Amino acid sequence: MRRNILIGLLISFFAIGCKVANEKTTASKAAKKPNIIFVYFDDLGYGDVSVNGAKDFQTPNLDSLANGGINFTNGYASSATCTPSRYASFTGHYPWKKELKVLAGTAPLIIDTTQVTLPKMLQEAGYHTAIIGKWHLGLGSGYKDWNKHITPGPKEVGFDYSYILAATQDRVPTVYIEDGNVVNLDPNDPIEIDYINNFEGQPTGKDNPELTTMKWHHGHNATIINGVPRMGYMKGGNSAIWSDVDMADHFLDGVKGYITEKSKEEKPFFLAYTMQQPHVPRTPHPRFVGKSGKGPRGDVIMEADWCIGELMKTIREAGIEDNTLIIVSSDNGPVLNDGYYDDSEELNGDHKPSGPFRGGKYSLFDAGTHVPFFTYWKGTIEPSVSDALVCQIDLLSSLATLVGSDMRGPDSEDVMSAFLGKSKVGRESLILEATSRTCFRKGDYILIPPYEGPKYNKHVKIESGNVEEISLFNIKEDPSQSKNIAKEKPELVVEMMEEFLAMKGN
Ligand code: NG6
Ligand code: CA
Repeated sequence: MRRNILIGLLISFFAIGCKVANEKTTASKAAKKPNIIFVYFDDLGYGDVSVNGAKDFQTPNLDSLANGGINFTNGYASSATCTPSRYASFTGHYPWKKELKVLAGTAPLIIDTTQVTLPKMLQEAGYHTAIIGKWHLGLGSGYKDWNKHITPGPKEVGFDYSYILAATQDRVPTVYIEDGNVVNLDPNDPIEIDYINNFEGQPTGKDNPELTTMKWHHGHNATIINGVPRMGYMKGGNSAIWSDVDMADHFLDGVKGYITEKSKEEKPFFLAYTMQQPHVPRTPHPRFVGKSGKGPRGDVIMEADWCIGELMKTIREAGIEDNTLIIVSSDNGPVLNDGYYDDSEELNGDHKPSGPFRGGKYSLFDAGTHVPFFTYWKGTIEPSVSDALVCQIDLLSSLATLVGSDMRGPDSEDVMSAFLGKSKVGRESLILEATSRTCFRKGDYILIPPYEGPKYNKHVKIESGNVEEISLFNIKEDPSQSKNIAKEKPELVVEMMEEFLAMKGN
């Protein structure tokens, strides 16, 4: 009898103990803000992911994020080129207001160090912030000595930690920069960079094609690094030069290390994992060569997809999957030949990198900016497909809502409910930009004003989006923008044009 009472007491004691412990775990979970990882591809098209219809090759890891989270069918980059797009993603400002263009490798930082940025907003909300991968937003101010600490840069715009390539894989300097310092630099072999004049005696892709292992098609005919002719001239810094084929593994190692370390800390983290794929030069690691049957472009997409699988493994091993929001997108639309002969055009077959949309990188037609866009958060986001209109420019104001910050970006809208799948409504309208031209999307309609200039970019073989007369498309019914319905809907044209001009300040 006594024994039974004792056992009863012990059971209730343990039950109470467990309850308290459970409440504690729940409370600390609730108190901890979610980690946020923004996976930002370079030139990945809407149709380059198998879940969106990629032909002949598979992207299982991207697919599982899209299928296990939200696959946005109306997700946009802000611009059809990199620098303006990234500027918008990290600042919440429309890039056309500053007439931003693709930067040279020597360009100074284009983000004002006093302005609100996405990473600064998150820092203020208690986050540790990092960027690993491509930067392309300029570094330093005016002339830069690459052999000294380079500032201002990611740190001054809000990234506590940075491990970056300065511009693009096809531009010098071809070195990694960690927290403002070139990695592995030998002070006895200083780096010199010039985008106008070559250094005496330095071979170039133009004059020394025999030294290249990848042939240039347009543009990339200056200094040769690892057999690949690049944009810009570079001399010295030999011990710091990256290995192109190891770049994906190298950034991935950094990402794994960062997540493993930060997941142990009390502070939540924000990581921008800005992948270099599938931008040119496409240099898959030998273990991915030939895997896609589509040449190096398909191979590096498969390589990047494998990296996503590794990223997810790391997150799972760190035990943070149910407290980590992952956002995946691409800085602009796709291009097959962006300046090198690498067989991507020849081997492309029926694959449609742009998906159902018209145009591609640089184009004012939709595929310039209409890109893959997924959000994933295990246990919080219910898997679905959403046609809400969302844009990378909205990250700032949306994530601010998520983390309880009142900071906002001037052109950034709060679409957090759409990102979480609580609503199927995103923005009402959006101004899109392509090489300094703009068009206007409102609801399912896109209005393109007339622009002079070539209709076709013959180097990259992509339509520019320059139209002779004002054009209106219903992107839902006509995703390939084949039918200009401006004449059928004159009132809508006037209404949209007025709104567009007012938003543009005209
Ligand atoms: C262009 C380059 C292209 C690519 C692009 C930037 C030429 C002719 N073309 O100027 O190869 O580097 O800039 O791409 O040089 S982006 O994705 O960073 O915007
Ligand atoms: Ca890009």
